[in-house]
Amino acid sequence: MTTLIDLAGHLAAEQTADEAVKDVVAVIAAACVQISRVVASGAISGSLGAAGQINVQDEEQKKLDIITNDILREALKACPAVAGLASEELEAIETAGRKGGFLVTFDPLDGSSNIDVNVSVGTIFSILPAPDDREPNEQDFLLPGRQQVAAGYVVYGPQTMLVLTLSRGVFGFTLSADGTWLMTHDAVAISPETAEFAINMSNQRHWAEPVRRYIEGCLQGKDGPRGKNFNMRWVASMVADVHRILMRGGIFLYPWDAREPDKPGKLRLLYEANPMALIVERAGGKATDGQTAILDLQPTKLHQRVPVVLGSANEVDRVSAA
Ligand code: P6P
Repeated sequence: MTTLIDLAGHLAAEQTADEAVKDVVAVIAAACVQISRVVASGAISGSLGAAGQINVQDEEQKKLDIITNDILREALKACPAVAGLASEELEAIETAGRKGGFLVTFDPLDGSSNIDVNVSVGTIFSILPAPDDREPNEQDFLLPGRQQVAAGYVVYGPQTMLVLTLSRGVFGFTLSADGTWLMTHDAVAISPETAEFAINMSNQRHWAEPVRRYIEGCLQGKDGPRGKNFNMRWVASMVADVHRILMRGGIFLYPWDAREPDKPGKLRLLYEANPMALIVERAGGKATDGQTAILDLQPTKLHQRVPVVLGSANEVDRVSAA
């Protein structure tokens, strides 16, 4: 087996990324090693179950949501290159008393409803430029996703893997027993075609007509308009579903639905859709809100939600045309 490059080696070799961005990535990666250990300890450390409080998303917080959020918060605030942060678990931004450097948005434990049943969960992060002449305010976080300088996620599954994009390409690192991230995937690419879709089918009666038409076409299989049979997967953990799509193709949909007609969808733009969209596009896939590229959307609120369709490029186009 060839000697695997570690994350530090990959970052050192990255010629086009700002050295300070690499520092932020290294801090996040180290924090996620700590998170992987507390997630893996589960019931042993008494970290499973509800925390008994509701977060800004009006969702019941798990103990691990809070534990993992604190791990990332402390690590980022101690990093000289970080001027501010925003988290799914925090109502407001937090600043570090610095100017310049970078802003980090993150979902510390995506899919945490799976944690108590031992199904893969993940951490998602996005790194944006901070204003160089003053401390950041909330408005400074509201940048279109195309302005991200880096994005990544860590999936805590059978392997713990970090998937990362800085200035080009998508790279995968597997966490080794000694806590080192070793590059195991050096050219992650999403096939343009697929026969596998991911959507929560229990919401079918609530979808808008184009999504219903598109999924119906897939369900009709080889005798229907698509002329081929489709498989379905739904982990209910975006990181796990997106990772599968990066590894073997597929399309993921969390569309608008009539259950909350005033909300555009469930997933959050700044720290779920934007980082995943950058990774998917860099891997040759597409990510839209059903019509417009996610990365071109102008955010208006910190915890703004957005419909998400992402994955194999030709399939994403078929949803837009449905
Ligand atoms: P549902 C997890 O709570 C999450 O935010 C995403 O990770 C996941 O794709 C989605 O919600 C699952 O939603 O409605 O199927 O439970």
